[in-house]
Amino acid sequence: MQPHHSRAASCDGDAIRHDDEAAFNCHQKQSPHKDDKPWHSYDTVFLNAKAGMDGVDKEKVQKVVYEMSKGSRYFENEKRKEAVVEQRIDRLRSQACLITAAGLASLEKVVDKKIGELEANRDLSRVWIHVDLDAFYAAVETQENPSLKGKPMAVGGLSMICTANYEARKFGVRAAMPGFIARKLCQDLIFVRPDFEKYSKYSELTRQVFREYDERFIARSMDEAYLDVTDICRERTISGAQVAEEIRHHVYEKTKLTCSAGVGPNRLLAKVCSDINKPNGQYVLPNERSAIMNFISALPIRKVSGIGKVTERMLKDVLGISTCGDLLQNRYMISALFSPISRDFFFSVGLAIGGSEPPQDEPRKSLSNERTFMATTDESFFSKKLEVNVST
Ligand code: DCP
Ligand code: MG
Repeated sequence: MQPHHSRAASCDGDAIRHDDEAAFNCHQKQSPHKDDKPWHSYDTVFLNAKAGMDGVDKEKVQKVVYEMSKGSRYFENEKRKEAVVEQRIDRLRSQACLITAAGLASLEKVVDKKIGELEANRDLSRVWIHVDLDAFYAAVETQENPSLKGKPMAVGGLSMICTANYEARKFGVRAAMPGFIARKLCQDLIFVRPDFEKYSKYSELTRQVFREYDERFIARSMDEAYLDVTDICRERTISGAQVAEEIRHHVYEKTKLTCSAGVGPNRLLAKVCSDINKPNGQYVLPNERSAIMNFISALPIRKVSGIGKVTERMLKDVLGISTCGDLLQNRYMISALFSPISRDFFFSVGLAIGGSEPPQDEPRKSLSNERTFMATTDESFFSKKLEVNVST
C-alpha cells in the first residue's frame, strides 16, 4: 500500500473511494504572502466589512492599518493568535489527510440520519423579525447634535471607536478600530465621546415599541432585538414584511432613529436578513423551503452569527468551505473532523435551521459589564483594579 500523501493529491473532498485510499484532497499549505505586500497577511477584527463598507478601498485600508499597527503590542498579540490558529489549521489538515474513504463511508449513515432529523424538525410556521438600529451610538449623537449630520463621525476616542456613521464607513472606519488609525483613514473624522446613559435611554424607547409587538422579545444588545410576530400576522392577517415596516416606522416616530429589519422563519435567518438592506431597509425571506435553501446555499459562512474569523479560516483553509451550501457538501468530512456540537451547528447552518421556537422563560445565566482602560504600562494599576473588583 502506498503512503497516503502520494495518493491524496488525486482525491477530492466528497468522493468515497477504495477502502485503503485517503478520501480527501489534502490541500497544500498555501504559499505565504509575498513580503512586498506584508499587509495581506495581517488580519484583525476591524478589517472585516460591516454594512456600508462595500465600496471601500480594501487594499488601502489594509495597508494603512498594517503600517500603523506593526510593532505595537496589539499587533504582536494578533500575530501570536494568528500562529495559534495556523497550528490548529495544520493539525486539522493532518487529521483530514489521514481520513480514508472507508472511514468516511462509515460515517454516512449517522450523518444522513442526523441531517434527516434536523430536516424533519424544520419549522416554517413562525415569523421572526430581527431589528437592528443603524449606526446606533452615532445616530443618537447626531440626533442630539444635528450639526453632525452628513459628516463623517465616530463615537469613541483615539484609542478605540465604538461605532462610526455611514459617511465614515466609506473610508474603512468602523467599530473596534483604534481612533488614531481611523483618523489616518479619514482626516476629517469627528470624534464624539460616548455617553452610555443616553444610549440606554434611547434603547429603552425602542424596547417600548418592541414590547407592543412581542412582549417576550429577545434583546441581544442595546440596539437589536428578535421578535416573534407569528400571532400578530395571523390575528391581523398581515405579512411579516408589513409588521417590520410598522415597527421601523414606530421606532422612528419615537426616537427619530432609523433601524433595519430582517424577516424570516427563524432567528438565524432574520438576523442575516436584517443586515442586507442596511441602513434604513429591510429584507424578507419567505417561509418556503426552496427559497430558503437557495438563499442559504450561496450565503458566505461569515455572515452567520456564530461563525467568526477563526471558524471561517479553519473551514476555508482545511476544507475549502466558503458558503453555507459548502457545509452540507462537505458533511462527512465535517463529521469526521469536528465535535458533535460543532457538527450539528454547521449542519443546521447549512440547512438554515436555527431558533424558531418561542423563547423560554429561562433564568438569566450571566450578567456582564465591560470597561476599556486608557493605555498604561503600570502593572500596579491593574493589580489594584483587580483587587477592587474581586472584593466587590
Ligand atoms: N458597539 C461597541 N463596540 C463594538 C461594536 C458595537 O461599543 N465593537 C456598540 C456601538 C454600536 C452598538 O454597539 O452603535 C450597536 O452595534 P452594531 O454592531 O449594531 O453597530 P451599529 O448599530 O453602530 O451599526 P449598524 O448600522 O451596522 O448596525
Ligand atoms: Mg446596529
